[in-house]
Amino acid sequence: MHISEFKGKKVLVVGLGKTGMALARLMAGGGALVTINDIHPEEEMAFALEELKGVSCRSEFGVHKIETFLDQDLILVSPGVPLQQKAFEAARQKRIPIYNDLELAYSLTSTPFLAVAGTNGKTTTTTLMGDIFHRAGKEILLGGNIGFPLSPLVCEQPEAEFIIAEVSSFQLETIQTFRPWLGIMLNITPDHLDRHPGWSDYVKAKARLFENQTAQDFALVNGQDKATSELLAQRQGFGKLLFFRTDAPVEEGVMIQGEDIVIRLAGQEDLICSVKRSRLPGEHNRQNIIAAALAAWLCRIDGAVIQRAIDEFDGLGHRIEFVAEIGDVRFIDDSKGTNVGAVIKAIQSLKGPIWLILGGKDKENDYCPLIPVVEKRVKGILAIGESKKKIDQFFHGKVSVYSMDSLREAVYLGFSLAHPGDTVLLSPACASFDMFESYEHRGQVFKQIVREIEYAQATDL
Ligand code: UMA
Repeated sequence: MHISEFKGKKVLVVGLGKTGMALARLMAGGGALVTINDIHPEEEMAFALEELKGVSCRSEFGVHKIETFLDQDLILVSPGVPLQQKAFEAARQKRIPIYNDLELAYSLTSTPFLAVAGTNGKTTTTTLMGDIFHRAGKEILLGGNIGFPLSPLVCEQPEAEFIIAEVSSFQLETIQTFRPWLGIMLNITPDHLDRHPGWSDYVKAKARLFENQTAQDFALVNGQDKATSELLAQRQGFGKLLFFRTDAPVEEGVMIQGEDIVIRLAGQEDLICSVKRSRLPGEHNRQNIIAAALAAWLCRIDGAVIQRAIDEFDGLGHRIEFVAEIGDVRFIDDSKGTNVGAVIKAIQSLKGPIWLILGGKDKENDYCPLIPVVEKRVKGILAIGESKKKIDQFFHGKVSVYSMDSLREAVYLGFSLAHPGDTVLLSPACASFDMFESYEHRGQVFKQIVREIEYAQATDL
C-alpha cells in the first residue's frame, strides 16, 4: 500500500502526542481528509495546534464523539489511548478499520521488521541492535515505542533493508496483520495493569507479536523468563521458535558458555563473540545482548562486528546509570525502572546495601515480588509521589519506610542515612507523571540533586 491510496479518505487521528501529530501530518500530506481529536480541551492543546500549523485538518477536542468516529474511513489511534471506550466500540461494530502506527507502517512497506518486545530492556536491545546494524553498513530504520513513529520513517526511506522496531503491548493490542520477520520477546513481568484488564490480558497482548508469523519467520524467546511458558501457551503463528538464555544451554538459539556467546542452529554450533568486555551491568543485560547478537547473526552480520558493538556500547541514560560516589556512597539513577520487575533487576545488579527511592504514579502495582529482594538487600525505602501511602502501608513491618514530600528530600535523607559502601538507588517502580514531565525529567532532577550534594561536600572540605 502507498500513502497516496488514502487520498480523499476520511481519517480520524486520535490522541495528539508524538504519534498523533506525526500521523496527522503524514496523512494530510498524502491527501487524506484528516480530523485530529484529543480528549484534552483545546486550550490545553495549543502546542499541538502550533506544531500542526499549515497542516490541512479539522479538529475536535475534549471528547471522543461517537458520530465523528462513525463518519470515518479509517481511525488511527495513538498507543496511549485505551480502546475500551464507547466511540471505539461503535466504530468496531460498524467495521471501521482502527489502525495504530505499527500496523500502518507495516502496511506501507515490504521491508522486513525486526520487532523487540518485552516489559524491560526493549530500548537498550533496540539501540544495541541499531548500533550493530549501522556498524555492519546495513541500511536500517529504527523507531516505534523508542520515540519515533514508524509510518513517516517508512515513507521517507522506502529502500531500507531492515526495520528495527521497539514495540509495546499498547501497540500490539491493535495490530491486525503486522508480521515481524523476527520477533524478540525479552521478558514479561507485571506492568501497565492500570491499562490492561489483568495479567493474562497483558501476556495475551504481548503474545500477539508472533500471531501472524509464518514458517519463514523467527520467534526469539527468553528461555529463562518465568512467564515464558504462559507466553508460549498463548502463542499463535508458525514462526520458528528459538530461545536465548544465559544460565543453561538451549536446543536452538543462543546461549552463554563461560563468557562466550554461542549460537546453536540446525545442529550447528558457532562461537560468535563474547560478553567479557561489555560495560552493561546485570544478568538481564546479558540476556538483552545475546538476543541482539542472535538477531544480527540471523541477518548475516559478522561476529567481529557484533563484538565491537557489544564492547563499545555504554547503555542508555536512566537505566541503572552510575551518577556519582560521594564519601563512599554510590548514587544510581534507574528512573526508567517503572515497574516492579525492573526494580528487582536493578537491585540484583548492584552490590552492597541499598537505600531505595520508590514511588510515583502507581500502575496498579503488586509489590509482593519485591519482598524477598528488599528484605535481603534494602536498608530502607524512601517513598515519594502519589503512591507513597500505598508503599508505606505495604512495606510496613518488613523494612523501614520514610514517607517523603519530594525527590530532593528523599535523596538528602538517603545520603544522610547511608554508610560507606551503601547505594542510594532511584528505581521507582512507578510512572513519573505525578511529579515530573517524564522519566527522563525525573532522572535529570535526581542527578541535579546528587550534583548539589557532591558540590556541598567538596566545598565543605
Ligand atoms: N489521549 C486521548 N484519549 C485518551 C487518552 C489519551 O485523546 O483516552 C491523548 C492524550 O490527551 C495525549 C495523547 O493521547 O494528548 C497521548 O498519546 P500517547 O500517550 O500515545 O503519546 P505519544 O506521544 O504518541 O507516545 C506514544 C507512546 N506512549 C505510550 O505508549 C503511552 C510512546 O511510548 C512512544 O515513544 C511514542 O508513542 C512513539 O511511538 C512511551 C511509553 O511510555 C515512551 N511507552 C510505554 C512503555 O514504554 O512502557 C508503553
